[in-house]
Parts: sequence; structure tokens; C-alpha cells
Amino acid sequence: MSEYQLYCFAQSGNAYRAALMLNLVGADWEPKWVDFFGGAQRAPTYREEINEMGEAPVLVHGDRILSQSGVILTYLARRSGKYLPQGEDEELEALRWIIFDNQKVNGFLGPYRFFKNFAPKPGDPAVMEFLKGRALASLGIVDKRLEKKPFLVGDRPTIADVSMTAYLYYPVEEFGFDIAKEHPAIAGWLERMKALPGWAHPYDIMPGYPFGTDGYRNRKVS
Ligand SMILES: N[C@@H](CCC(=O)N[C@@H](CS)C(=O)NCC(=O)O)C(=O)O
Repeated sequence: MSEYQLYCFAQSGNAYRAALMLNLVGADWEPKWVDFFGGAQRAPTYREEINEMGEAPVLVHGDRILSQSGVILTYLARRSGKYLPQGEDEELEALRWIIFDNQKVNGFLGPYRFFKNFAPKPGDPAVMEFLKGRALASLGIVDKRLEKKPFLVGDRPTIADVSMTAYLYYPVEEFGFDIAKEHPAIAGWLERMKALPGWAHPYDIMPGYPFGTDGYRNRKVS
């Protein structure tokens, strides 16, 4: 068995943060597929034994079971010494961007993409407009930041950057707008992240892609 197991699925940008980090630090890891669209994360055994919050990703390392990608990134950075913010100022700055990402950037982009592609019923237009507007406003803030610095905290990549990648490498068609094209500084940063040793696309390192021929839109989410 590998040293780390990651509960994840290919369509999850939240899980991608952890999968990418495991790759970037050269960890010995294996994915464990969560049948998210089949409702596996809602099963009582998942909640009791894996994550009471009913979410992916979950990282298992020996007896330790961790959820919340920000916690997983912190853990892996501390253990490997890689992508670790240095000193209190950097630590706080990285945490600031991780929280902003979780809540406002990928926190809006993820549900928007879910409703657009995977939910049993398409999203209500007003809700979709709200999610897209909030996601784009937040991406604009990130773009401005990256006009001034090569990476979110400074001159080198940290877990804040790994976190921010969450949904940003998924295909343009899944959003209906081109995030990189509309945000030149983000586009440059995505290329810098992509050049890091160990970088891989979410669909190449997490299981569950492609879907069956019916697609999940036609599959009941229980
Ligand atoms: N802030 C969490 C978000 C995790 C999350 O929402 N994951 C989704 C999958 S992409 C999930 O499991 N959602 C289940 C639910 O909300 O019930 C993290 O970064 O780990």
C-alpha cells in the first residue's frame, strides 16, 4: 500500500488541490475513488469512518485522517518542507489567500461548474448569474495580485498557489468562459505552476474521468 491515500474524484477541484500537492512533493500516494455523483459521501459509513463533514478530499496517512484541502496542504508542506510559507508573515499571508480561495474564488466557481455540467437539473438562472458574477469578481482580485507578484505570496510558489489552482485547469467548455484569456496575469501564473516538476492535470491523476456515455447530468444524485 502507498504511504498516503487520497479520497477524491476527477471532477473535484477541491480534491485536485491535495492530489496536485502530493504529486508536487513527490509523495508515494494512491487515489481512492469517491463515487460522489452516486452519493457515496452521504453514506453513513463515509460520515462515520472517513469524514463527518461528508466531503472529499480526505487524506489518510497511517492512523491520521485529514479533511479540508487547506489542512491537507499545510500538513503535506510541513512534512515535506516544500511549498511551505516561511515565517509568520508568510504563513498568515498564505492562509489569507487559502481562505479567500476556498470561500470566494473556487468556492463560487466550483458550484457554478457543478450546476452547469453535473447537477441532475440545470441551475436556476438567477443563482447561476450570482455564482458567475462572484467568481469573476474574485478572479479579478487574484489577477490584480498576480500582476504584482509571480506567485500569491511572493517570488516562489507556496500552498496558497496550490490551493488556488483548484478548478482553474479544467476545460473551458465546462465553464462557458475562458478564465485564462480574460485574466492575463492568472494565465501567466497557471503556466508557471504547470512548469513545476510533478504538475499534472486533474483528469490525469484522479479517478472517474471520463464519465460513462450518459454523463452524470442523466444520473440521479441520491
Ligand atoms: N473547503 C473544502 C471543500 C470540500 C468540498 O466541498 N468538496 C466537495 C466535492 S468537490 C464535496 O465533497 N461536497 C459535498 C457536500 O458539499 O455535501 C475543501 O477545500 O476541502
